[in-house]
Amino acid sequence: MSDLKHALWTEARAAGFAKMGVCRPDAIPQAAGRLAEYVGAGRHGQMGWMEERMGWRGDPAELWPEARSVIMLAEVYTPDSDPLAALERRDRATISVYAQNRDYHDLVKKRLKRVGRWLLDRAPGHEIKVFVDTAPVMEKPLAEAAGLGWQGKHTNLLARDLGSWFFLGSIFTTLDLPLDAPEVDHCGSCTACLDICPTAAFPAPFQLDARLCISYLTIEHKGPVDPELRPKLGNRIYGCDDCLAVCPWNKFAQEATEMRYAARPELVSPPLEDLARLDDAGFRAMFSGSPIKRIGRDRFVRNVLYAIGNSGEKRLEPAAQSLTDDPDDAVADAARWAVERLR
Ligand code: B12
Ligand code: SF4
Ligand code: SF4
Repeated sequence: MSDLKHALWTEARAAGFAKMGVCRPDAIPQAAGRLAEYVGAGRHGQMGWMEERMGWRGDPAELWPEARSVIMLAEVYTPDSDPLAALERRDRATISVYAQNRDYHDLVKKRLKRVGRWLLDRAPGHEIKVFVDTAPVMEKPLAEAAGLGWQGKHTNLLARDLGSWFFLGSIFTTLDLPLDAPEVDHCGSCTACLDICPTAAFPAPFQLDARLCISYLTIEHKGPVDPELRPKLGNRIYGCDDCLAVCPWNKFAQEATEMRYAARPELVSPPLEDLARLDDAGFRAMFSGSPIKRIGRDRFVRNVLYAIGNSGEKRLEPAAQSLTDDPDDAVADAARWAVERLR
């Protein structure tokens, strides 16, 4: 490892990252074809932005032709209790681990910028660009190429020394940094993530049909959810952690050092009845600074109503009944569905 890269890793670790690796922007020649197949089969559902700038997304070398290295970084958010336990409390909501406190986009980006500025101070004349999640960059295959981990059968990146509870971020730079060796698959014969998926969203190992994934249905999907899928949402009202939570590699997960990912107590199994009452202002106040804010009150309450319909708790019927005339069509439809299920 060069002295600069070694010092960069020391700086990244001091900033809070758990792992770093470097690859070339052209290190993922397989990605463009796989992305095209995924989008061609319609597996992205309503995420129309995936069809835009496919050239950049599939080939990072096209996104920024002057870039010479991609620095991939992992940020840990390991929960301190078993996220699957919350699924049993049917009169309460389950919110995905990553969304129980501050929005990782903001926190990871700040750290990436700090590390990037440090690098520029030591390499005058060079440039950087930082990305986390929302840019047309395929972070998982890049992270695999940079040796951070491998894409498991659930399609997320996991690592032997981190498990699966970590976010990814990247720093593209014009600097030529020494490369890391790509990681290889260590899933072996395990199929735990495929077997637990409540909606059978994996058409094959390593492939996800987002249209069936509860994370997509509760976060990205606009309008009413297919009535056949609603019972499978259970009490999950934002995201889903099942396929990550069962992964045996999580016994090597590292503790999260960023306290702003630690669950806010009021977001651990909140009563469905309280959440159904949220109006726009109440929703925005409750989720300021949280990734949940992005989906807005209507989609959030729609999800809460599906969970009420799945709760089997007759006493929640009035909460659903009070929303059957909601101005938002998907909320009103979900409320009617919930009332019917509880009767
Ligand atoms: C779109 C998206 C989603 C969509 C679609 C997910 C998906 N798998 O495509 C939805 C909304 C469902 C989603 C859900 C989640 N997401 Co998301 N998501 C993204 C996003 C923005 C793009 C991913 C993408 O490019 N998908 C397109 C398809 C083509 O990618 P793919 O499924 O990975 O497909 C690959 C495989 O199918 C593979 N493949 C196909 N055949 C074969 C065969 C073999 C042998 C192999 C090895 C591979 C392989 O090739 C494809 C291309 O490499 C990334 C951020 C980013 N910019 O990269 C975050 C990201 C992947 N999400 C993240 C997280 C945390 C989640 C959730 C855990 C959140 C939650 N708790 O609800 C869930 C996990 C669900 C799951 N099992 O994937 C993290 C994952 C971190 C990590 N450690 O990997 C990311 C990287 C965001 C971040 N910056 O940290 N997500
Ligand atoms: S996040 Fe949940 S619904 Fe989506 S693939 Fe994983 S287990 Fe299935
Ligand atoms: S649960 Fe098993 S198959 Fe799925 S990612 Fe983890 S090791 Fe791989």
